[in-house]
Amino acid sequence: MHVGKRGAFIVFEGCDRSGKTTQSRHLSSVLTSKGVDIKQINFPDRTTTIGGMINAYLTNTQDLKDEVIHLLFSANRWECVDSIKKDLLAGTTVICDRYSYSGAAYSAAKGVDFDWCCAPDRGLLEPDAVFYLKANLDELTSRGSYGEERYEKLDFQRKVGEQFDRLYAQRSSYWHLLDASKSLQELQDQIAAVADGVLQQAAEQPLSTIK
Ligand code: Z5A
Ligand code: MG
Repeated sequence: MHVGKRGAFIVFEGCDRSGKTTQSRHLSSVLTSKGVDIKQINFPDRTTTIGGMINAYLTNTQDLKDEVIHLLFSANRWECVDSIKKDLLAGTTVICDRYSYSGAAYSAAKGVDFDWCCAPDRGLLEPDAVFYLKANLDELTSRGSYGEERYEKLDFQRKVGEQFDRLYAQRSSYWHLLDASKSLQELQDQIAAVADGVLQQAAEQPLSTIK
């Protein structure tokens, strides 16, 4: 990448098992093989102290009020904001597996007020592109039964999907809706085709923050 041009901030979002981890890793390796400087990250980042508290909650070893865990998820993003910014400004493209929108979708699905859920993430970096992997839930459960973590229940995932749709409707200019039931190869091709344009556009634009 040309010196002085910033990297792109690319996020993958969607319900459980929609293929975020698979596709974000694949895009990272495709772009790396093209010579793009890439950093792959994911949220929650369970390696920090706050991430440890989140992990205890998700694995059902600790109960927390809905508002408390929501703020911890947001704090877990805030503790990474400086390092993401530094990488982007140094020309590294950051590919992120779940971000702010998972925060709003999962908490609002529990009945926490949607605007309240969005508020703590205002001021975080806004992605240049979000790949939203959406499929009907029967399709996703056929990829193996949900595991033991707190949110891995069908009814709850349905509500999460509705909240992701709501977020997408408000942000369709930079969200790319993908049919997660397509084959790995079809999705990889579709994502790679969009990503090239995202990298070029981001290089010409200043970073922006979530309003
Ligand atoms: N959470 C929250 O509440 N608030 C927040 O702010 C944040 C998160 C950031 C942990 O997340 C939980 O935290 C999560 C949301 C909540 N809730 N739950 N449960 P996580 O990211 O650690 O969850 P995960 O278990 O790593 O990822 P995932 O969402 O369950 O799956 P995925 O990454 O979307 O899917 P995958 O691992 O890529 O693929 C799943 C399987 O399907 C795998 O066997 C693949 O080989 C297969 N697959 C993938 N794509 C395809 C296609 N196209 N065809 C066929 N098979 C496929
Ligand atoms: Mg994953």
